[in-house]
Amino acid sequence: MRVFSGIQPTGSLHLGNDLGAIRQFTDLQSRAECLFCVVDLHALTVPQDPAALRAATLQVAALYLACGIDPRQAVVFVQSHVAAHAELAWLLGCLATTGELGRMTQFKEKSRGHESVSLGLFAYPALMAADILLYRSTAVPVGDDQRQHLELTRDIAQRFNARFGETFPVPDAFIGKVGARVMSLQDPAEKMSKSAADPASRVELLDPPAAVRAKIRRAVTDSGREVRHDREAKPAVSNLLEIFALVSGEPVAALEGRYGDGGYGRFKADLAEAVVAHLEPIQGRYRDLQAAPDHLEAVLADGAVRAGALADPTMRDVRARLGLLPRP
Ligand code: ATP
Ligand code: LTN
Repeated sequence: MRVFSGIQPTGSLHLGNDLGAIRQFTDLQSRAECLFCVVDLHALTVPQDPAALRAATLQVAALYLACGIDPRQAVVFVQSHVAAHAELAWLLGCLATTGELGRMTQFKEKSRGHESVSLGLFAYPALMAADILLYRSTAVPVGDDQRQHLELTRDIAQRFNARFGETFPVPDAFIGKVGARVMSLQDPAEKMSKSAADPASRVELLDPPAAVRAKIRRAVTDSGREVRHDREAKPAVSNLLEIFALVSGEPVAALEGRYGDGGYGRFKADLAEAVVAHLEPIQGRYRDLQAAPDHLEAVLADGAVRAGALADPTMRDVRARLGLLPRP
């Protein structure tokens, strides 16, 4: 199994990124060949401030390590450091159609209300397909919101193979049973998101304990006072229960049993402490990494070399199959 995944440096990572994506990365790294990427080229599909992009790229890389990704096992690198991502995105973009790109939910959501958006935002899924196929990846751990992009990647791989001969494995999405869709603390119908305007809607991985407690205290709940998992009838409480289960390691049923119909107060207070305890070691390691920036730099330099070496043979093969002349 070859695993690839990426996170955009577009803001501070939150519990959704951690529980939906990074947790699976750390689970997979000891049993598969893994590449974990900071997808800075994807971030550029919407306007970015250069200094903020630089800082966010380093922050996501540091949080990968702080959350437990081990660079001796996994390849940790920055997308723009391996030029083949952009090159393959062009080639695959010539196989993707405007019809299928226009049907992507993420594109529709991010372009809503704008008269015109960047070509990059439209072509985003071709770049994502390139990320994955460049390494002939077979499994892609992502949150539920990326399912549609993965389907398109599979279609593009199949199309390439059918026209030009067997080149890419068709990758599978690897989506967790719980945690794949952590919802906003302010609106359980929306996913927790880096780009939502209200910071109270998400717990960021670097939030200090006081902020975590305040956000969870203010989190919306459902009517009634029963702590019960029922996504239909009690979406807000169900979301909090899932977060509690994931950060504490206790099953949802055990938590339901403990809090029952005792109201939300004690449940939320205990949840806040469980989240604080979950974040504390991550934040400690993050501070250590910040204190020694050379280490992170060295990890990313090594990651770029290792990723580049894996990408080269794919690109040679792809160019030849498409009919591009070999490079002199
Ligand atoms: P934005 O919220 O700004 O659209 P994002 O957080 O969805 O950005 P990324 O940061 O690139 O986008 O996502 C990184 C990974 O985290 C992806 O695998 C994505 O599916 C996952 N992820 C993001 N939000 C959630 C969430 N609320 N629940 C579970 N997984 C999530
Ligand atoms: N589109 C993804 C980020 C992403 C990605 C990838 C995920 C870019 N390239 C390759 C998995 C594999 C998102 O979460 N917004």
